[in-house]
Amino acid sequence: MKNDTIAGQFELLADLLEIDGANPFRIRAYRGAARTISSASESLAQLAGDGEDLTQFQGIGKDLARQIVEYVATGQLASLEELRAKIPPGVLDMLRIPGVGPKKVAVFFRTLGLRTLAELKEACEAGRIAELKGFGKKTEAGILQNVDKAAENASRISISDARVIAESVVDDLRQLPEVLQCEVAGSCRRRRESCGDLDVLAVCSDPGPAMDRLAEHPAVDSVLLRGETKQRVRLKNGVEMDLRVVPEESFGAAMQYFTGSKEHNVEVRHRAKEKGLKVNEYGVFRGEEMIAGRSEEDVYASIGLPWIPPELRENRLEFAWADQGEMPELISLQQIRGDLHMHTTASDGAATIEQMAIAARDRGLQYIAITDHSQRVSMANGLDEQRLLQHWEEIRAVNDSIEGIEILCGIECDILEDATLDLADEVLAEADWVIAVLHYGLRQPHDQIMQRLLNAVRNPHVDIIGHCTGRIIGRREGADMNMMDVLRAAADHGVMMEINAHPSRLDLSEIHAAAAAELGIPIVISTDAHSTEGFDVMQYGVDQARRAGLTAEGVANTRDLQEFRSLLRSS
Ligand code: DGT
Ligand code: CA
Ligand code: CA
Repeated sequence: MKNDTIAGQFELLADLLEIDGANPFRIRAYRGAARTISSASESLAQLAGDGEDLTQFQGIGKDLARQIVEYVATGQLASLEELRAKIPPGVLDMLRIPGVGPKKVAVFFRTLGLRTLAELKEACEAGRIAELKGFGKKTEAGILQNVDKAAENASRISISDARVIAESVVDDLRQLPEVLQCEVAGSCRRRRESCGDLDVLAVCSDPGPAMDRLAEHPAVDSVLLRGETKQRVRLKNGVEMDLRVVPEESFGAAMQYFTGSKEHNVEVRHRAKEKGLKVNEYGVFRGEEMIAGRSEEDVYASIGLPWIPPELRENRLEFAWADQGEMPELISLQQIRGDLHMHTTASDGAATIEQMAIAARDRGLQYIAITDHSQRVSMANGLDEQRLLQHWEEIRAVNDSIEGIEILCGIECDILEDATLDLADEVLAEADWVIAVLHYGLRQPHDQIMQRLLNAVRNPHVDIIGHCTGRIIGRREGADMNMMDVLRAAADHGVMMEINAHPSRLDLSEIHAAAAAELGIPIVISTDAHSTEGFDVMQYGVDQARRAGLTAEGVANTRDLQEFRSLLRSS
């Protein structure tokens, strides 16, 4: 269990307490604890498991320490469950509206009795929000403008949350002797950036125990439906999960069908029909005769197709590649040799240069770039010229003292609102690796955003554009830009493009990453780690690259350092 997961629970607890109108000191204590936990460099779960005294951490008293141990041991917090029972999940969804925090939600829920986004929308339309003390017409209009988007986002969870839960359920069910096979299907298996619901398939000698076990899983809130072969549950995070029990001889066909996407399956059925075959979730049939179904490979083979990796099943290019015998050999996590975006205690990271380097080496990486923030990001203690030069000195010293990994002197340099860069060219010229990014002014008009990105691309010292659109999945739209124009300029100037692997960013999207690769732009998949745990997200970036159809060849940080360096623009 990760520190961020534990911290997230305490943040949630603080939000719920605030909505409930609890004592402000208590709320502040939980928020402080969440911050301490997420910036700790050691694993709290491990320390708790080893029986270490957690009150050694700043802001963690006896009671909080006990709750951390409780959560690590059981996956639940009694205090959180109590509040959840009082405050409906729809109330928490209101927090997704920009400019609406727990204080406002408390008024909506406790004063007006609103329980869902739909009820909040109705109240706005009736003018009831503008009438509230401390609110006005402007707030009401802002809510109305964003409430539909919030509802759409609320109904989906991130791929990281989806995977953690789905994989934990699958691991759990596989323990049962009655469960012969169990796998995740649906959008989660395709590694889409968000999932609307979770789909799990199993082959069982007796479905009963599997259904009982799922009902008791700590992530499950309630059972919505239980039949002979299908169970539907609501998870605590609000989304639903289907467990389907299928016959062994149909498992491959069911995996193929329920992995989707719908669009992919439409083409599969169409091709089957042309061969006089019928495909459904039970198998492939010629008349009454079942000719395939046990494995996915058989299902695809029976209609003349190679097995298609789930990440590609969106009816984009996968059928054309299959027809031409050119199914790409998708990049895998093991092929990544370097990580080129990360933070240390010099800006807003939790670990030192040395700790990051050792953790990276332990994970088998051959090189990293330390890329702390530039001065504009004062909230994150961004570096000015003087501190940066000193920081690079330290990086070089650490690099000399550690064997088995190369550390590049990098910087994550802000592209300012006026389209200039946050550090002078003379300083950037000294860097091994410059990531240029937008952090502020993301809501500027299209032309200004484009000018900022194009200026950055034209700067001879910029090596790569990081998290290009600035989107936060499910929370914040990216900036208003024409991605193809940015990519064409990047290609012209030899600038690389980042896939930021953090599951809340995954920026570039798979569509944009595919377009970049098509233009010959080297893609770099980076974690943007803010702690040693932060390296764990590399998998999500690799999955995004796989969805873009990328091979190791298309991803620059699969190269060894020497080859990687040869891809850098000479400046
Ligand atoms: P999601 O849950 O919105 O993130 O996306 P999926 O792809 O997991 O969609 P879901 O859960 O509705 O269904 C899982 C898969 O099952 C879907 O990708 C394809 C298949 N499927 C479900 N319903 C239908 C249907 O009505 N027609 C067809 N052709 N396939 C379906
Ligand atoms: Ca689904
Ligand atoms: Ca960053």
